[in-house]
Amino acid sequence: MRPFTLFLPVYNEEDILEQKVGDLLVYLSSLETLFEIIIVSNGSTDDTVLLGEKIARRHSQVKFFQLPQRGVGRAFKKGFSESRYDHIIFMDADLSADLSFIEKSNQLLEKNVLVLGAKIKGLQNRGIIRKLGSAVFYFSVLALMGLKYVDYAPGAKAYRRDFLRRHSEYIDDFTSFVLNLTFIAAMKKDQIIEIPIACNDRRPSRFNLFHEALSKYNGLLGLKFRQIFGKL
Ligand SMILES: Nc1nc2c(ncn2[C@@H]2O[C@H](COP(=O)(O)OP(=O)(O)OP(=O)(O)O)[C@@H](O)[C@H]2O)c(=O)[nH]1
Ligand SMILES: [Mg+2]
Repeated sequence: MRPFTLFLPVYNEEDILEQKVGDLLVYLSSLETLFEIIIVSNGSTDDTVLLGEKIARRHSQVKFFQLPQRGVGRAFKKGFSESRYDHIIFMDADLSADLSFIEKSNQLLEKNVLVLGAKIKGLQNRGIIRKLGSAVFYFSVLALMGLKYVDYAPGAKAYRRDFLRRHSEYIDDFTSFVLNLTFIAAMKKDQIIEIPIACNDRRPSRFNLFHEALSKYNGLLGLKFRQIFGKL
């Protein structure tokens, strides 16, 4: 199995950070390959930064960075630009997606530039509003862009680093980058695969769901306009 970089975005995660990184280190060490964990916080106002720095001092496989402004896309750009390995796997810090995604996606990156973990296709324990929100977004993307994939949330996605470098201009500051990159890969006929993932996510979101919805639809319309005006 190839070495990989696991990316974790964190915003105000002081309650779970040490525990989850500890769990991850145990799991990743069992895979018997080289790995690193890159954690990026932006704008956290609790003790996430102190804890992240402490964890990075204790474990040589963990790197921690902080940026001043919020936005998962911003954090991801920093994370992949600091990565040591060619396979980049993005997981939410609460590890709500089943960890088996890491091993599966790392293998699938041999033949694909992008692996999408899809909650709708697997067992999902999520609130009804969030399930509904994901379903409406899926139909909107299908109608506007003709893409048949179902999950464009950042968590549980994996990328080849050369693909990210080629298309880094499509990584926006927030969360539209997953849709943008999926569309670009489909347009260029790069290999993409979507696989079901089990997801257990009952905690309140770190995102403001109203702003998040606005930003997602804004991103979708922006992509459509760029397609119409030949700017992709
Ligand atoms: N670096 C960074 N991480 C963030 C930011 N906002 C949220 N996150 C992280 O993004 C991950 C996902 O956040 P959650 O609150 O679990 O999101 P969610 O609403 O469950 O998202 P879905 O799984 O897409 O439904 C967590 O690791 C958060 O700490 C941010 O502005 N910057
Ligand atoms: Mg979550």
